[in-house]
Amino acid sequence: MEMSEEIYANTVAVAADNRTNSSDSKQSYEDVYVDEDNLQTQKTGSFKQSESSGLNPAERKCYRLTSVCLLLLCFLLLTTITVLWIKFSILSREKAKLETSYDTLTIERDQLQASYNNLITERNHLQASCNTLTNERIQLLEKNDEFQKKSNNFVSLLTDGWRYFNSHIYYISTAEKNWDESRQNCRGRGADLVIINSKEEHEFIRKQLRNSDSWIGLSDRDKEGEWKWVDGTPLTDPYWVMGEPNDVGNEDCVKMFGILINNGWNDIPCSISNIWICEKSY
Ligand code: MFU
Ligand code: CA
Ligand code: CA
Repeated sequence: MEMSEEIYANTVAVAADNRTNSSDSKQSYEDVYVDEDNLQTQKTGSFKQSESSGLNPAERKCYRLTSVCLLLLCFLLLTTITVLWIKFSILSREKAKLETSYDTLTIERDQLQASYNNLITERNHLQASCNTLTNERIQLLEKNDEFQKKSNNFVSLLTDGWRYFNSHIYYISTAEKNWDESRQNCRGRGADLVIINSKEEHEFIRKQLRNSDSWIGLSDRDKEGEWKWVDGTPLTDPYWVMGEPNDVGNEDCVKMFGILINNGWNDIPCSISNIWICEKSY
């Protein structure tokens, strides 16, 4: 007995047992019957198909396996492509962002470079200014030292009895000597007896003398009546007391009266003792 015939016999037997139960059972019978037909048809079809493609079961199995593998591969490929596409999109966006950042940074770098160059230029200018100022400071310090020395020198000159007027300093003695000794004393001080060149100088000297009479650097010793200053220059601007010079008994040297007498010069003998006035440039 064939297997299909056996199934059929069993099915008919079971159907006969349950025939009275319901109409559904009848339907089941018909279904099974139809199924048996189909099965027969399928079997016959498959057989025919196998026969027509010439594949044995092992080859069919291999074919199925290959199909599954191919499907899996396709799926994997699609998944990979999708993942790669997403990654590519993300990376593209990041690349665009980085490019924007790069451009911004490039601009900033250029600006910073420009600022740096400006700062370098400014620094160089400041360095030059600083050097100039340092040199000026050194010169000022030197000038200050010089001034300080002059100032100290001036103070000590004032302390020693010298008086300043119009770029000259004057020493009024307290001792009394004749004209030659007085002149000698002045030369010892790096000066000479005073030479009066202007009304202002004359007035200044007169005020310094107060009430005393003093030798000045004027005489006519070399030739009577030819008045010359100690530097050899002739008298051009005289301030004689009225009636002087009168040369009474050989009067060749000149003294100046103090502040109480106007236009106060008088010729007297050079041997008389008086205070004296020295003058030198300052
Ligand atoms: C004489 C001169 C003086 C002065 C006086 C007015 O003395 O020696 O030098 O000129 O006259 C009396
Ligand atoms: Ca004289
Ligand atoms: Ca006189």
